[in-house]
Amino acid sequence: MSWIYNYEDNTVVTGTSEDDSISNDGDSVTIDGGAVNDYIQNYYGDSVTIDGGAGNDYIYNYGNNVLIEYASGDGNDSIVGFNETSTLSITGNGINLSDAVIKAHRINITAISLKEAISS
Ligand SMILES: [Ca+2]
Repeated sequence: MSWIYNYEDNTVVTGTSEDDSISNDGDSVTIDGGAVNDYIQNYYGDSVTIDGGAGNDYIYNYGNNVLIEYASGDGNDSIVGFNETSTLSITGNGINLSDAVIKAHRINITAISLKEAISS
């Protein structure tokens, strides 16, 4: 387990090839968890992009205007702290919404656009 702490604004935080615990307090930060199972905590960072990458990742968010990116093949990610300013982006070739499981507890999800990726 690698422990990574970021306090800087306007930077990129990249996880290692092993399990990471990434904590962020910076604004306008891009966090890429990378391979395997990561534990990503965004505390006071606003305008943060979080991509857990492959593996089963846990994402805890307390900031605003956060974009969480999920691609097909990324594994099973859990997101806590998705709020009314958060955006969830789901991408991937041949992604099938019947394979997607979104378990929600006290959040609202609005589908803004569903494009050609959906075939059924
Ligand atoms: Ca990961």
